Amino acid sequence: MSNSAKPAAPNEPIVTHIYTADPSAHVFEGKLYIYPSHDIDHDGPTNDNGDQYAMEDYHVLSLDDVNAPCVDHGEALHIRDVPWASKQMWAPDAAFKNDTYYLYFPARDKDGVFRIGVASGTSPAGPFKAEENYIPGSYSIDPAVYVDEDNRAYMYFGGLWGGQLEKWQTGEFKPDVTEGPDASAPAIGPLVAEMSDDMLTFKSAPAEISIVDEDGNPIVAGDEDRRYFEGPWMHKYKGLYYLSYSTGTTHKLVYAVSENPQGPFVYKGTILTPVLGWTTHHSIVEFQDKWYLFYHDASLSGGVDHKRSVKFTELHYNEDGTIRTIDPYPEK
Ligand code: FUB
Repeated sequence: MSNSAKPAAPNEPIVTHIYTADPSAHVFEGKLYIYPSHDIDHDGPTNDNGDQYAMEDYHVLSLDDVNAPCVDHGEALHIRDVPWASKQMWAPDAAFKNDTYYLYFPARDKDGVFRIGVASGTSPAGPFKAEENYIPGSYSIDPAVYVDEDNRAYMYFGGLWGGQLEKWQTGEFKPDVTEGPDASAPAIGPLVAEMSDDMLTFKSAPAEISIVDEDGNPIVAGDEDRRYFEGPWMHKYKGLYYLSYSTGTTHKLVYAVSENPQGPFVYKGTILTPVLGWTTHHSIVEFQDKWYLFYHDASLSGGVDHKRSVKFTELHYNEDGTIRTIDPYPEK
């Protein structure tokens, strides 16, 4: 367990001794726990398939409060201890139910197909023990698990390009498919599956989420400012479900709102304008009566895309429930 010497501060890396990305923040046991990817060096190719994101393990971070030094609780799960996985432990999330903490994570299986696995433990800081197999029926990347007020839990997931969603358009994995729908056709949406009560399997087959504009028309594939790319997150504010995500090629974090956790969701606007680095990925959490956006950028590494750092900033709602757009680099 190591402590960052410096207190955490808005818009600054919360740790600097390792590279971290894709933060999923939760309040567990009165503290903020952050479940990030652990970015590392790699000597392979850099490409649109994301081969440069060669992560092998997860560290859990925590903050007693947003002005406290960030604690690194050390390695919580390593790929060597995941029987079904071969490489690339990408963006994880965690959930608490049944007096158990669950870590959800994507990785490629032995055939190179991205799947989503689960590991469990008794502490939010880990360690976590992985299940023998990935979650049956899971595919693609970026799980975000939301436990609703009625105790039903849902996993949101999926990513284009390296996340392989295009290859699943027929419902089966087609390794050679790289193209999505025509620009004027509805975009590929993220997926949602309700979790079974033991949180280890899906209760129902994953269903594609529909994201529509204010007139009810589906957001189309060519609308790269608004269509889903990767990195879903779910939170609830004043009784409404907020689905937020990255637009990938246009590098924004945006959101859509619904009265139902499974949608359809109505597109609303931008949460975060582009950060330094290609990817943008986030979570939204309420802590000590304020709302926070956790995100990452590549400023600490001087812009190296696969060496990112987790940051946070306060998030504000307008009276009508819309989210105020955040500039990741505000003037000081
Ligand atoms: O960190 C690897 C991948 O990059 C994540 O799974 C995506 O969301 C993007 O941040």
